[in-house]
Amino acid sequence: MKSMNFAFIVLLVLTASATALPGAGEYSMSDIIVRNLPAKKQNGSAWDPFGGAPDVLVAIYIDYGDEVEHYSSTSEKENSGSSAIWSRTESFFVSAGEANREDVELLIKVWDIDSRNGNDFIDSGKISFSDLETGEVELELNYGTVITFELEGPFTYDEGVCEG
Ligand SMILES: [Ca+2]
Ligand SMILES: [Ca+2]
Repeated sequence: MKSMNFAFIVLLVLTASATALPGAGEYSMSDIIVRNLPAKKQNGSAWDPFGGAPDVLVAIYIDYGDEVEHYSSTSEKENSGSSAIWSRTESFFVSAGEANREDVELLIKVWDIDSRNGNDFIDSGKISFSDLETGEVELELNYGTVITFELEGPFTYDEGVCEG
């Protein structure tokens, strides 16, 4: 999909206002669902001891190219099977001028949370802001995990309202 967009880069620029994020502000991600989680680690062993299923958490970052910023994380879903669903809404912030930049990407990482010895990385993937639209987003990550969420925004706040 990315290479196709590259081939039609002229078209993409012409239609940027229709395909990229609408503008600066906070974006919400609701109804986050992961499906098709890998059954085992890349080395073939189970996610947790004694054949245990992963305790899944989705972390949301923005990759600016030279810097990665963590914005939000879902709660941990203990003993997830091949899928997990969250009702809580997560969010990230887009600054002015970034909404249609190809080099700024939404980065998703999926982890198996472990109480000791750190966490196990499950999957990750990213999509550039210029390819990201509001509405229902579906993204296939590098190892085949599929994440879907409802993207809404931008929400902006009056500076004068902020107290303190
Ligand atoms: Ca583990
Ligand atoms: Ca675990």
